[in-house]
Amino acid sequence: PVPRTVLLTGAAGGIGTRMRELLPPYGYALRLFDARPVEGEPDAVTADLSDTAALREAVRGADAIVHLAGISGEAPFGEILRANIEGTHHLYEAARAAGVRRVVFASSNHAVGFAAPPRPGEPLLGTGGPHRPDTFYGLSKCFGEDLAQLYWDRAGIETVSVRIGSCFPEPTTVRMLSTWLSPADCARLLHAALTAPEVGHTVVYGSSANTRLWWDLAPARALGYEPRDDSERYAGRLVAEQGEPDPDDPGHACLGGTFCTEPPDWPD
Ligand code: NAI
Ligand code: 15L
Repeated sequence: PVPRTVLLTGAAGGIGTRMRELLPPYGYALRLFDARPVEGEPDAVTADLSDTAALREAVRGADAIVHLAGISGEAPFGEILRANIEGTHHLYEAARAAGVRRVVFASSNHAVGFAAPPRPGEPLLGTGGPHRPDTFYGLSKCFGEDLAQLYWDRAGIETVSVRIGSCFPEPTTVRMLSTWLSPADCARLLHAALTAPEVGHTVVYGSSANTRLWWDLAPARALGYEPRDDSERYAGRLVAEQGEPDPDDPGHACLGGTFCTEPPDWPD
């Protein structure tokens, strides 16, 4: 059955903005939550994830939650701690209090950013390997996945953790030829994650059916996801501009790309 009322956190963000258009046709009534005002949506809740009263109020009566809110790239540890780690904990506590049974968590490829992309002929990456976060940001996604597991084992809240590749209108780098998730495929995947029966806590990679894919989409397909897009139609232009990815270039030697090569934000 399709859960009717779905709380969408991070609704003002890049993915949230696209999902506000693309999810309702699947039958959802979206409730919107973001620290920033959501343009053109006077009923959206404008509140931080640390505002537990606002969060509980927003979650009450929802059938499911799509949790996109958070810092979406590297930042000082204290900021990641508040928004992504404590914020996601607050979200699960609100879900538990309200009896929400299903969460879809926006994890990231940066939870395993230091894994090496498969070379030609090697098998695609599965979800069974260890976490290898490439940043404090990636570490917060590892935490979110483990938090989801805890709330399944202890509280019976089901989660699909989607390790999103790169969800933008178009791929803009040759790396994204491997990692791109088109917005339309993102909506297909979120719909599958919201409606698949008995997911417990399931971790999947989230990409389109890219010719140059690095990871196995079988776990996502098992939820009912059928991607329709392939980044390859952008390959000619991107490769002409940027060249073929060189696997010996440090920026291409790990899944996380430049997240693995930027200097870490350690305190002095
Ligand atoms: P974004 O940065 O455009 O949107 C995130 C939204 O979360 C923003 O509107 C922001 O105001 C809100 N937010 C941040 N901290 C908050 C807080 N403490 N309380 C309430 N709201 C808060 O990010 P985007 O690209 O839309 O990504 C959405 C989610 O998907 C993020 O969790 C990101 O980590 C994850 N993701 C995105 C990928 C992508 O390719 N766009 C790839 C992998 C994961
Ligand atoms: C992410 O997790 C980020 O949120 C997004 O901005 C992109 O950098 C994406 O990963 C990616 O790896 O391309």
